Amino acid sequence: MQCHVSRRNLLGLLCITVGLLLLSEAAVADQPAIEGYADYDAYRLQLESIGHSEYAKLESLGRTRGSREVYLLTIGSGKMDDRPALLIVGSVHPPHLLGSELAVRIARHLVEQAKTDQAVRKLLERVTFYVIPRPAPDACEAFFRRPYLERSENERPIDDDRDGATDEDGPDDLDGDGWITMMRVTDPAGSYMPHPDDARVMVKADPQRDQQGRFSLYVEGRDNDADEEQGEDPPGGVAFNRNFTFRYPFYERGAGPHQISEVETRAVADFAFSHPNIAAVLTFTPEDNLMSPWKPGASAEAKPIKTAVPSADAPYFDFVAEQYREVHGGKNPPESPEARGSFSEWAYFHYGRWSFACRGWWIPQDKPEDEKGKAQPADEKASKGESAEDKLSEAVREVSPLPLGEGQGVRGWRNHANGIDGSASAGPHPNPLPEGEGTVASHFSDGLSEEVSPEKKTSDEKPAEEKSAERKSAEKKSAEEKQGAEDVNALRWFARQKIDGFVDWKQIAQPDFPQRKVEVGGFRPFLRLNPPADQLEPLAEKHCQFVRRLTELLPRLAVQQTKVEPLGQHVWRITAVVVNRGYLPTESQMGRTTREPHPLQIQLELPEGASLVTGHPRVELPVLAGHGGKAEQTWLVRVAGAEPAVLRLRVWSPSVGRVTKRIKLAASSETKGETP
Ligand SMILES: [Ca+2]
Ligand SMILES: [Ca+2]
Ligand SMILES: [Ca+2]
Ligand SMILES: [Ca+2]
Repeated sequence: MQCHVSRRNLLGLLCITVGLLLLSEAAVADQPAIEGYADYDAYRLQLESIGHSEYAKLESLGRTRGSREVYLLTIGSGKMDDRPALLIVGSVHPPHLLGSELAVRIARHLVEQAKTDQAVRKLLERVTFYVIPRPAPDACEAFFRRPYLERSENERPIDDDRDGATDEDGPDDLDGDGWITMMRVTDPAGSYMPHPDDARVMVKADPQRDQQGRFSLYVEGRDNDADEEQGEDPPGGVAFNRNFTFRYPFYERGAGPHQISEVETRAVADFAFSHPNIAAVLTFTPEDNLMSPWKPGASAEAKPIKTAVPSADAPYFDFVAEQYREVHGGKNPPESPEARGSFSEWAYFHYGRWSFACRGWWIPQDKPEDEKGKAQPADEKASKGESAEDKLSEAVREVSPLPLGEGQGVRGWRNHANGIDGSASAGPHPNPLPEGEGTVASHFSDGLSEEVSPEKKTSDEKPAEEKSAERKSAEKKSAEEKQGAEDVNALRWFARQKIDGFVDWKQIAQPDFPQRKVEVGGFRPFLRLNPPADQLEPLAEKHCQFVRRLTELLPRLAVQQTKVEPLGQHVWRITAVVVNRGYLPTESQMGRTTREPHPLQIQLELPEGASLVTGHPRVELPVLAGHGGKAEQTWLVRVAGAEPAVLRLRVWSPSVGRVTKRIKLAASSETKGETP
């Protein structure tokens, strides 16, 4: 009997234990990689709540393979599609969830401020905001699912290694901690070694400096299909930020079968092309041009197809970047990763709009204790004088597009958090490491890309090919050093912030490498790309401020002067002077090259009984420079009747705006000043 009871007790205990385990499993499974970020369901509710505002409209541009919507918020008032617009796109690189958080918050700030702030209401009457916070929502969900893994690709099944099986070998959480990190395997022929300043960080050994590699690095996982490759065919897919047409990374992993092949990319591109009123694009993404503006390339000027910023546009990028840096206040940003096939480059080089891109946040410089001045933060120190490190990074930027996004002929699943491809076995094609984050190892162009990155500077006097090889190796070396330094800095910062951002190396049994020591460890995914949630709101406020500043820089049309002169015999000469009072020109040089933005037009609408003596009522105007660029247009009009006629003058371009003015034909009527 007693035995029976105790058995029942045991059963009950078991049930409770299992129940508790399940509960804790469920609780764990629902946690995001960083507390305080919104998963898809929370994000949808946030957008719906913003969409209820009288200043906002919520719609979906398409539904992904994972049955999630590509949401668009339109913020403004009146006829929103008739106003010049700023397109704000977040999280084009899905592991960078910060982008979505910032875009949603900017939208919310605008509609909330509009309720109380007259200036914002006025702004919304002048400019429309299109906000697509999360264009690739499927991949973003990896942030909220264990095991955590930075994933850029959508859910299109792709047989990456062409072995007839699809998605059969992805990474595995071997130590069961819920995070996909790295594996380091002792290997006399390995190319990695511990960083001299912090042995947890793995860096490439440089044989020229008598350094010898002792480890090979892999993404945490098993060779699940026993083909002697580690993690060579993970789930998915196509990466949103590698599927666009400019510098499309043909045949590379994540690029997709062809440009704009995905529902998400197609939806966003179609939206852009069907909204000629978009004047500028702001993208939240690791590839940045607001901290380090794109520089003109000599090759760009002569070639019909531009691969670098035309020099006429470069000063505008510089100036806008200055505004951003002033508002943001951050120092020592990480290098911008390679951006082939990216949305932000497409927006400028193919869509022909001003395109600005920023990462929004990065791990600040954190000097070691012994180097630290008392109560002087590293950032402040760096801003006061140029440190050697600054100079180095400046020098690197001068000559280098720093194509961090390239694989090095290694194959396997990528670990973005650690920036390392899955296996060390050499393959014929380099793996793309799209938008790879700060890295343990770094990934560089293998020279397959002949195109010039927009970051490339002209200052090089020798032809590019001549210096290319030596420069590339120098770049590679200094960038690798910088990577190691960034990793060491990240560890210092994590420690100071008490963020558990690194899994210490720990030996495990891994049957794929018999007789070798295998350890699991490395940076946790997401934590170097996305700040703790308490920083989201302050960052959003800064970016909202920048967005408002950016809209102040857009071109502003006005009819400065109209002149009416009677020439006799019912003929009048009408002269109009149109001026751009904004900072930016009415079209960028790149816009003129692509011919995507509509040109500025002027039209004289004649009343009944009036006719033009010569010319056409509607004429294309030249591009008006910023800060007072002018154009003059003259017509000769014959008016039959005796009554004084009233004509209407219209000047417009969808992305610049429109003004109209009434002109009355009465002797010597000359007016100065513009129409509101
Ligand atoms: Ca396969
Ligand atoms: Ca696959
Ligand atoms: Ca793990
Ligand atoms: Ca395999």
